[in-house]
Amino acid sequence: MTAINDVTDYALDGDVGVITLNSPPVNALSWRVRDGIALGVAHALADAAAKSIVLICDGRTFIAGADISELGGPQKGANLLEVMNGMEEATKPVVAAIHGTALGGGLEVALTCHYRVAVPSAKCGLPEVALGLLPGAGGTQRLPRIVGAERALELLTSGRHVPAKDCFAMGLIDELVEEGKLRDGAVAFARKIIAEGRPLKRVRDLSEKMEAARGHPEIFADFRKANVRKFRGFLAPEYNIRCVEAAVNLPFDEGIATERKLFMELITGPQSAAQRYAFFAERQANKIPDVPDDTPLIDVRSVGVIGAGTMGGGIAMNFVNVGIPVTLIEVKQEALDRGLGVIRKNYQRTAARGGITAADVETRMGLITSSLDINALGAVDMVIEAVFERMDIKKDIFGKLDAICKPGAILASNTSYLNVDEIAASTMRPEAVIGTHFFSPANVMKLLEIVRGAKTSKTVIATCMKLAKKINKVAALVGVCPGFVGNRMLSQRQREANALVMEGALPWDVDRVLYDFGFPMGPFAMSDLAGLDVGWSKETSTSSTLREVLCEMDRRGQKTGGGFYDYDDNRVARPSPVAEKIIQDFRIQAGVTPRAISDEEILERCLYPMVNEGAKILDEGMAIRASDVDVIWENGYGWPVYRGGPMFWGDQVGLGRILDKMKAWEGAMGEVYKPAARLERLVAEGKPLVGS
Ligand code: T1G
Repeated sequence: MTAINDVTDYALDGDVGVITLNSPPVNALSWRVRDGIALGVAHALADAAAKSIVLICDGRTFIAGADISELGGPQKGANLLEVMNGMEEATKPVVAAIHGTALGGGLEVALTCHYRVAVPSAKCGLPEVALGLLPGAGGTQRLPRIVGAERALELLTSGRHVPAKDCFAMGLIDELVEEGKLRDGAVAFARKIIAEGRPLKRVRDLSEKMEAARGHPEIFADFRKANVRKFRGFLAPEYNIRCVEAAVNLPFDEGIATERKLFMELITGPQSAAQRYAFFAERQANKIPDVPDDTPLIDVRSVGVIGAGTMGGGIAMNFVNVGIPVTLIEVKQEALDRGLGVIRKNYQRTAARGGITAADVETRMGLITSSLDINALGAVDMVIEAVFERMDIKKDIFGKLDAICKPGAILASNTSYLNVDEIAASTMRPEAVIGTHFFSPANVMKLLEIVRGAKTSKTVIATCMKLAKKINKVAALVGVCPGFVGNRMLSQRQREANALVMEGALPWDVDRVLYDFGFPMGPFAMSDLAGLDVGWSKETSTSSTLREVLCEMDRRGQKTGGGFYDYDDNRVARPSPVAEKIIQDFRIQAGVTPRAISDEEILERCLYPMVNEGAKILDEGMAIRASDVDVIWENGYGWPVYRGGPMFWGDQVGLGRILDKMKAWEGAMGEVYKPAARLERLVAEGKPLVGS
């Protein structure tokens, strides 16, 4: 064994030179790794005893991409493109041996090898688009040459990780080797290609699939058209598409030049900066300063869910999706039956789309036990309560759980704003009580706000943070305050949206501005979708708000064909003259003379108070760090990831500007706009929200 550098070794295995990279945690292409590959290949080429070369990685995965923390910064060490050219031009066959996830630059490195082998559990992908980028090391030119233009478009703009067996079917992988025996399999393959006299296959020389796509611009036009909504606002998907067009229409080296130009535009632009920030922010959110990584965890192997409504059913699905059995509790059989029926329908819809098989549907449904008796939860490791948002009901349930559940069971509430400490006080085990705030639809939305009670134990916190990842959620730890973090900031935007409509804007003006900013939909369209009558009751309604009047008129949103908007049979929305008339009446009653309100004011009034509230949340310690607030808003409320999140965006806008506006509004409209102390301090110190 020869040490090539501190992350690279070389060993001769018979007549095969094996280069091994070992750079935890994911063998990212840091400058040391790049140097190691270049030096290792040179060493293997100079070793007369080596007839072929294998590039393999120790640890959890093959190269998982460029080192994102280095991107955009000063480059040092060997140039990646030169390293890759060195392999592609090598006079001996180079075989990439893949396990784990060969992603981004990692797959690009493998594509400049002459052959690729993998274990069945491996996955390959080019996920740069999720970072606001495109594969900048030849991936956009080599991938289409293997898989064709259409499949390359889908893979590059989705960034999805492709299982090895599918990669093999596509020709991305040349051979699947025995699980757990990657090195032996790769060495045997490297020996076989010599014995068979196989050529030094350079992907760049493949042209058949490019010729097939040449003269078919409709491939690109159709793809763009089919993805207009999905790619709205993002630059990277379009730039990836242009690179594939270049691969089809230009010679390889000119295609590389196009890729390089477009990559540089993205890497130096604001969108990629925001998306790379979001990548690390999501991982940073798992780090709880006073909960060490080695905190003992509770092994959650069974879960109870109380409430089979929309939230309870969705919550249950998250667990059975990953094989954790659920006991679903309701008080009435018809509610239980209805809940189970909705879950089954959800799975059948997914199966109809090919997302899972019919057998999966039965397996998952089979993991759900239902009961009308809360005592059925005596043996579960965790209970998640998802009943009405009424403290008396929750206290009653937690009191019962305290008596029923085994010692050490986690008792969680899905409350979206109630006081978790008050709920915990209804038990004798407050250390076991925590909030797990799922977002509707709970089986779809990624965000999980984990609400830390004053007495919640570190073990329960650490367990829930790890469990979130297991059920494919993005978790952020928040403190006990009304609305926690996400909804507390949302209430600022809702208040402003309603105020703007009273002052002269119309609902569709506010929705348009926020939609154009990048939100999936504006607050009024969202209310129509969710139903204006959530939390409304006919008995107590007093016609005192626009929403109440609409509900009293049975205009409860999309489900009744009208709310703020009127909806046709296909639920296409049109501004409603009825809603507009009600708004005008309210303005008259309030003695308000409507004024023209600019799009800029709409945006500032809706978002600056959110930034200010985020600063207050940080001052109160209700979120650990500014980037956690951004993780919450990106994963729970559709904040456009290419704008980084409210805190990141607030720094981009300039905290001074936001502070000035808050002060002016406070003077003109009152206390509710009072600037956060943190905002004042950071402006005075010239510091940003993120990182301070
Ligand atoms: N660079 C730097 N650090 C990385 C990294 C990367 N590419 N990938 C992961 N990490 C860190 C991560 O921050 C965390 O650190 C730890 O590794 C475990 O990650 C030229 C320009 C590989 C599927 O986009 O998708 O190549 O928090 O918690 O859930 O064309 O990490 O422990 O300190 O996510 O098991 C393209 C990004 C880069 C892959 C593993 N590659 N990574 O998931 O662990 S751009 C990517 C992932 C590029 C080229 C272009 C995932 C994973 P810490 P983790 P995981």
